Amino acid sequence: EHKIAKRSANWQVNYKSTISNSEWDQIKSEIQPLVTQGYGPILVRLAWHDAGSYNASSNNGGPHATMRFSPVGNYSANNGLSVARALLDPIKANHPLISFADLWSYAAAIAITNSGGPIITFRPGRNDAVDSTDSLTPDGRLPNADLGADHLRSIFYRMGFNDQEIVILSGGHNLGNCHMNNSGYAGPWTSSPNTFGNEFYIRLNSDFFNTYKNVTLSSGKSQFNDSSNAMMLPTDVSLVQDATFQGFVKAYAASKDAFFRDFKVAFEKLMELGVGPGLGSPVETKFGVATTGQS
Ligand code: CCH
Repeated sequence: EHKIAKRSANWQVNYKSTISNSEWDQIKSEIQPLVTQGYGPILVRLAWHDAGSYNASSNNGGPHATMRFSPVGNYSANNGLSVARALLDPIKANHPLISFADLWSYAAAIAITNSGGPIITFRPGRNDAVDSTDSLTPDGRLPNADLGADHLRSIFYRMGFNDQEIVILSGGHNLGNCHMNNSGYAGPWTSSPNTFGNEFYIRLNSDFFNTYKNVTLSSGKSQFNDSSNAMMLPTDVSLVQDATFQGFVKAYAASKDAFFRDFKVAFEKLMELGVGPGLGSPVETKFGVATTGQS
């Protein structure tokens, strides 16, 4: 009956009206220390893996926090994300009215916005799966880093993205690191993994195969490293091996402004896969700026 109540036609309307502007600002202020302590990248990965379960043709999956339950939480693609969930759980406990899916998405938008990236617009209203069978999606919906361009296309086309959006969203790797224990890969993509910029594309675009060498790690995984051990995954490298992808890599290496403009749109689309229309009006994501307009 709880499940039916959550999924009623008025769910989003009721939900939106329950959290005041000042409570949204309080939630943001509780997320702020996580970002300043360097957890922004893993918060972005959490929200992306939640939303990236979406299948456009069957309109299932998407950001409904199914990772709180087995089996989704235990899919190998989600290794390490329990850390991010545990960081946000106390904030959820302080603000029971926000859905987990909104909290994860809001934290990601806040992380990008306040790490030098474009201002990401966040709109609330995602509902949560209520148990392990609700909104359950099969394993294998997220990309496998060992593979190449054909695989990226099949995964991202399924979510409803095109070739340009694949290259744009791959720019999420301007942030963060690979961790041997999570993925078998290791290292950061850029020289400043807590700052969002377009360095990922600049690196892919500058004489890549002379600058980076293929290395095999103790995990058995192969990645590409430069002399300072900045890394690229096989899937990242496919962005310069495929001529169509490469054209977009060049454009975003040449213009950070173009990348920021396009990343904002694509990331907002990712965060809203299968959940609009009916989302609330935007909630402020910038530190130190108050939310206005949300009712
Ligand atoms: Fe990613 N990503 N990602 N990624 N990702 C990893 C880490 C991050 C792939 C594989 C990996 C996106 C797309 C892809 C982030 C954001 C995005 C890791 C290392 C692997 C492997 C995990 C570990 O070891 O901890 C593959 C394949 C794709 C194919 O497209 C997209 C899209 C986004 C967001 C827009 C971020 C951020 C991280 C860093 C997490 C951290 O803990 O630092």
